[in-house]
Formats: sequence, C-alpha cells, structure tokens
Amino acid sequence: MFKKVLIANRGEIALRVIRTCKEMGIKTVAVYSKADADSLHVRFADEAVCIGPAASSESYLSIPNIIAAAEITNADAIHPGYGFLSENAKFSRICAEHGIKFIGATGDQIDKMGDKATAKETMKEAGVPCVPGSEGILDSLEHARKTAKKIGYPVMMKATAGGGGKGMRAIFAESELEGAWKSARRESAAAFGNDGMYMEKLILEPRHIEIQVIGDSYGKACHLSERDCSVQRRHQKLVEETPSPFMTDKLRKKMGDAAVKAAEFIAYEGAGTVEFLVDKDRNFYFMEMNTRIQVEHPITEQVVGFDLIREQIKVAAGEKISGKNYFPEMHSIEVRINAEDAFNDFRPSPGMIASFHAPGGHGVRLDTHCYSGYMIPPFYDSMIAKLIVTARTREEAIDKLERALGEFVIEGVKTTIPFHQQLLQNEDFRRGVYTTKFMEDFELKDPAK
Ligand code: MV4
Repeated sequence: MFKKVLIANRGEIALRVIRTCKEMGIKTVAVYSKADADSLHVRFADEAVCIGPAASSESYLSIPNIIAAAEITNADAIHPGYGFLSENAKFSRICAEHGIKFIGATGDQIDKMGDKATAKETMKEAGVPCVPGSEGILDSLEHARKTAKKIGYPVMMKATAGGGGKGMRAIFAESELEGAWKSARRESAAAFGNDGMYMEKLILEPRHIEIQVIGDSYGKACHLSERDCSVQRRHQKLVEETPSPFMTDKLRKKMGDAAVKAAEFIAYEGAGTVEFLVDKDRNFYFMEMNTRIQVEHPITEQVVGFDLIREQIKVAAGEKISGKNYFPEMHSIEVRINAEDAFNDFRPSPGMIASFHAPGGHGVRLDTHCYSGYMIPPFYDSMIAKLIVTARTREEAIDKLERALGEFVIEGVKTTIPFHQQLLQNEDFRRGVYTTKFMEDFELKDPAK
C-alpha cells in the first residue's frame, strides 16, 4: 500500500481524498495555489506545498510544479481528483515515468476515451450499443451531407475533441448542414485545436444515465449501478440521483453489463463512468466514458455502501476487485450548491461567506470545504457544497432534501439553494418524469419580482 499520497486538487474533493487516506493510514500531501492558502485541504493534510499563483494554469494545472512537490515530499502516488489534470494523458504518463503511481487511468486509456470518435469506434468493436452514425471522422462537407442523408435527419454533429456540448450541433434539415458544419468546426478548432467532426442520428429528449464502474489491474471490472444526471443546464449538472426513476431491473442489468464490457475491453483500471443516452423506449447508447472519479460519486457510495476513493486507491495499489456487481439498496439524491445567482442566469457570485450553517441529521451528508468566514476565490469553479440525502425510497429522500435545504444557511454570497427548493416543488420532478430537456422548460420564479 502507498505510504504517502499527494492530492493534486483543491476544494471538497481534496478534503474527500484526504479523509479516506487518513482512514487507511496513508500520509497526505496537499498542494495549493496562493489563493488557497487558508483552505481546509491545506490544514487537514499532513504536509502542504504551495505550487504557484492563483491562476490554475500556473498551479493546479502545472505538471512540473506538481511533480516537483511530489518529489520533495517523497509521495509515492498522486490522486488527481476531478477536473484539472485528472484526465490528462501526458500527466498520467509523466507520473509513471517518475515512479509515482497515478491513481487513475493510464495515458493510453485516457487517450482512447478522450477522442470521442475513437472512443465510439472502440466501443462498437467491443459490442457496446452506439447511436447509428458516421464511421469515424467526416473528411468533408460532402461526406457529412452523404452521411446525414443516409442516417436520416435530424442528426447531431459532434466534435471528436468535444464533450460538454462544445462543437456540437443538432441539424434538422439539409439546409442547415453547411452552416452547422462551418460553425462547429470553427468552435472546435478554437476550443480544442482540433476540428474533427463525426455524426450521429439525433436522439430526441434523451435521458443522461451513467454507470459507475471500477476495474482492477488484472483486466477485471464490475459495475455499481447507475446515476441519472438528466437535470442539467448548459451541460452543467444540477441534480443527480440513484436509482434513476426511469430504470427497470432489466435495463439496469443490460446497461451494467454493457458498461462492464466497455471497461474490460480496454482493460480499464480504476474508477470510471460510462455515460449513456437513453431514449423514451429505453434503448440505450454509449455516449462517453469519463476516466476519473466524478463529482456525483457520493450518491453511488450511499446506495451500495462503500467508499469509492478507497476502492480507487486499492486497485491503484494492485489489489483485485471481487468481480461482483452492486445494486442499489437505498435512494440517494445529490444537489450541487453553487455560489451562483440562479435568478440572474446562474451568474457566479464569489466573495466572503459571512455565515455558514450546515444541515445534518439522519441520512444527510454534506461534502464541502466551506466554513463561516471562507473567501470563495473567483478563479475556480463555483461549487461550494454537495448536499447528499439518502433514504429508503425516492419520496422519503425528496422530503429529507427539502428539510435539509431548509436548514442550510449560507450568507454573504448568492447560492443555488432557492433554485433547488423550487425544483423540489415541481410536479414532474416529484413524479420522476424528466429528461435532459427538463431545464429548458423549467420556469424559475424570482421571489423578489
Ligand atoms: C446527443 C444528444 C442527442 N442525440 N447525441 C451532450 C453532451 C455530449 N457529451 C453529448 N450530448 C448529447 N448528445 C445524440 N446522438 C443529446 C445530447 C445532449 C445532452 C446529453 C446528456 C445530457 C444533457 C444533454 C443536453 C443536451 C444535449
């Protein structure tokens, strides 16, 4: 087992990893930027190293600075958390070259899944269901036109370097194709330095349901059931829950088996997530694979009853997994509390948290790095807490969430708490009837107006 793990991240996920390391008897090294000197992850770790100024590009994304911090502290492994360098193939390889274990996927696995057209071709080969579409990259507008005609409108054009909706265009008729082709390529080239495009049949009003997997270094993988992340706004998840209200036992088994097949086909090592689109007839299609621990991992932990960070560390240290799959025994919901003004287009609201009172009680978990007097820096993402509630049924979980949101006090910055409170009043959400289109139709009422 590792003796000392460096956590190449900040905020709640850095705390989350430090806590599990402590329970496992592993020493921890925090790294921090000058903007994070007063952060809890710095205080909770055994050692802390300043790795640069506030700008992520010169601190949390600086490979030389992080490797130097690992070397001077003699860390034998690095946990990258999510975001930052967690899906950076170069960083994974550099860690390996320095004899430091990267707690995550190998460089090759990250490369294979990072390029979406390659990922899809790989998954087709593995026998995982994919949306009908082009074979790999489209090499010209003419090729795009022919492909669209063959699969039939409407179609979706996607950037191979994309993810998170960038460089993606829904096209409903041939007259829209040329404009979409040009603008998507321009957008993708600017964002990723890669303008490769592929095409799929457009799935109307899909659900986003993802399967948590874990693979060991012996080629074996298992799944830990699903999370429904359909409540999103501009590709930012707002709420996640498990089990999905749309799920059936039969579909869970089929999707779980497909996700395990996907992971084992690439001998996937570590915790990963296979994302699927699910249509109204419960057909499911591979969308992407995330080669990291995700923000919403706690709801899975709550319903299957184990610590995913501990499992990540164990497989990274060479332990075998049991090989059995895990099914939900409870219902868990996570809401992301962001420092944003929901009534002003979810605009970021950084600043000082003047007062902070955390909700508690049975079935309530709060993953946060915030406290009264904490200054939310403007340089990073705006998430300040994840409120996770767990109960026997979905109804009970929703009632508990309502109760917990009512106890939560955050003063000094605007937060998304009022949004979540309104969401819980929504009839369709309460019935569990929602798709990725839900937020487009949701009408938020500003109580001040
Ligand atoms: C799609 C789709 C419909 N049809 N692909 C959005 C993010 C990117 N990773 C894939 N996405 C989509 N791909 C086909 N063929 C609809 C979306 C989509 C979406 C997917 C998951 C969650 C929210 C979404 C919001 C809008 C569009």
